[in-house]
Amino acid sequence: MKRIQAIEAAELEEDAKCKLGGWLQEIKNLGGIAFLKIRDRTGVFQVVLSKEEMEDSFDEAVNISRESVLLVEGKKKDTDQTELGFELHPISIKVETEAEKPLPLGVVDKVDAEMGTRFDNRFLDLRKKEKRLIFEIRKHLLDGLRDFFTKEDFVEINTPKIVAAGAEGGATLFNVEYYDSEAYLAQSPQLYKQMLMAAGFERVFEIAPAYRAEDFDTIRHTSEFISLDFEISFIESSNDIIDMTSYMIRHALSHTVDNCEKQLEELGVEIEIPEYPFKKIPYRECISILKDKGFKWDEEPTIGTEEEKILGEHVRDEYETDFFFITEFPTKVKEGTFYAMRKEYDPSLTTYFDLEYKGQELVSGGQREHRYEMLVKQMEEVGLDTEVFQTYLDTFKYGMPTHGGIGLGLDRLLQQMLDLPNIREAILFPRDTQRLEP
Ligand code: AMO
Repeated sequence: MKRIQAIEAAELEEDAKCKLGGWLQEIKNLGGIAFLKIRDRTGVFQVVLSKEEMEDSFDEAVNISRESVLLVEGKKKDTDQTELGFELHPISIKVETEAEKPLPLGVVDKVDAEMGTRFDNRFLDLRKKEKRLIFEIRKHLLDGLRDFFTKEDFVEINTPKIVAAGAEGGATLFNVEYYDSEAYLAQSPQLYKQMLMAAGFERVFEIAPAYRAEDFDTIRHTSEFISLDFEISFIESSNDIIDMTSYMIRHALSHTVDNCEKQLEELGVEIEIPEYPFKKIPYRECISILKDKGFKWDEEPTIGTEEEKILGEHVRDEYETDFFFITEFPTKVKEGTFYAMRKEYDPSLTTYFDLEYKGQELVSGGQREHRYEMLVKQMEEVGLDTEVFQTYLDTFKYGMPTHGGIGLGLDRLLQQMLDLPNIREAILFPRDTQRLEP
């Protein structure tokens, strides 16, 4: 007989024979009768054991260790005493594999274990429904994003993750031994997206890992994250990118809400679908809002974690939304970003923006400088060795359209959407300064 899932068994007629399988979550032994609660992906089902009917095998069955994998063939009996509306009267019980005792991490314990213990034993941690639901929602979020890009006629790309030069500055590069030369793990696919604009692709997107050697521990940074990037050409201004980003967010969130009603209800989460157009606040205006709120800086004003949080609260109070763009980043602030197009009327400002979500940066992007001479000039200004970037620079010499794009941290989006306390909860096997395993 083929194993079916608990939820499928619930649909069967009374007395139908079926085979179910899962992890033994709990045993309730009342002496003459015992209940096994077994969990599969779809729910927890109950198997009723009778000492009178089973004799010796009863004692064996009630002593099986928790979290062992069992296959049970039996008869379905309807009851209103269980979550799924049925219980199974067993014909045979097979212990597929027995779990060792004690478990390094409880699966149904009321109190959550320390985060370190949970992530050391992530496969057990993920047996908990509320942890697994996050990844079911993530799947629909990704579907929503891909669906958007398909509708908008984008090409999905994969760019190299072993690269010769960084896109986001040297400080966060991971070194890789690459035969006889030095290489790095890619921080962002940006330079490749741009090269594909020179190749005439016009609209590309990528969803792939990006690597940053962040040497600090925060609830919103990891060393490896999933970066969603798009790039579009023949744009008139960075507003075209802001618009595309806004439509993308709206589409992906609506798709998730439409497809994850059950999961979101179980997690007790409501997701805002922001109205178009999203609120835009120029950087200098953000600084004056912060000044009005009593912020003071020793040197130049900056927007860091605390500032972002306060701005997020301000926008929520004033405009009833958790989303807003910070626009017109000063050239000084985006100094490392040598490729940013500056405002024609004021080169001290760039066309770069961030999208903030619940007081945290979610997206960075803007219009790129597409004119070869200007790009070289900007690179020299920040002291970059143009030779290192020569293959990238060459693509600007033979016809490059106006273009721009964004990078979005997918794990951060999920973290903020579901109000997760730490970005690591949105990642199956996170990587940080302390963790390389599992
Ligand atoms: P930026 O460096 O701002 O921009 O990154 C874009 C987005 O990626 C996410 N992110 C991270 N998420 C988790 N852990 C990290 N260590 C981490 N670092 C970044 C954030 C961030 O907003 N090349 C540009 C994009 C572009 O202009 O196309 C870039 O990478 O959500």
